[in-house]
Amino acid sequence: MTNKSKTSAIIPDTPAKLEVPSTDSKPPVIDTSSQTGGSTVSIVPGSSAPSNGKYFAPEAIAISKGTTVTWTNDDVTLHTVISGTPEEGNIGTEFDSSYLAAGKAFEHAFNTAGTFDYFCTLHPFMTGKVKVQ
Ligand SMILES: [Cu+2]
Repeated sequence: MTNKSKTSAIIPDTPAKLEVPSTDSKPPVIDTSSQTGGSTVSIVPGSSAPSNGKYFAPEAIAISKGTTVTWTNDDVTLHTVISGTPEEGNIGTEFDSSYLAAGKAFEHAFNTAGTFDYFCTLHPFMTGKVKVQ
């Protein structure tokens, strides 16, 4: 005669420790308004026509020394970005993009303070200015 007594072990149900992230840590804020990494100028669509009224946007920019400016040709035709003015004899002394096809970009790092005029040799009415502080 066997009298089996069932003994069930009582195992306390211990819940796994939950790692609760501290609530005082804020999510990273991505500041897209900051231009410390560089600055961009758009060659606007239709800028090969004087009637467009708008060519380089923004036409004048102020940056700090060491900033790289990127010009992007958002138009459908060739343009150039060349330092100087057609009136002065200083054309291309600071930078010269050469022919910039549609969709292409040109970069130049400004390491000297001053005001740099520039224009497009194909459409001399297209003028812009970079002020380096
Ligand atoms: Cu042009």
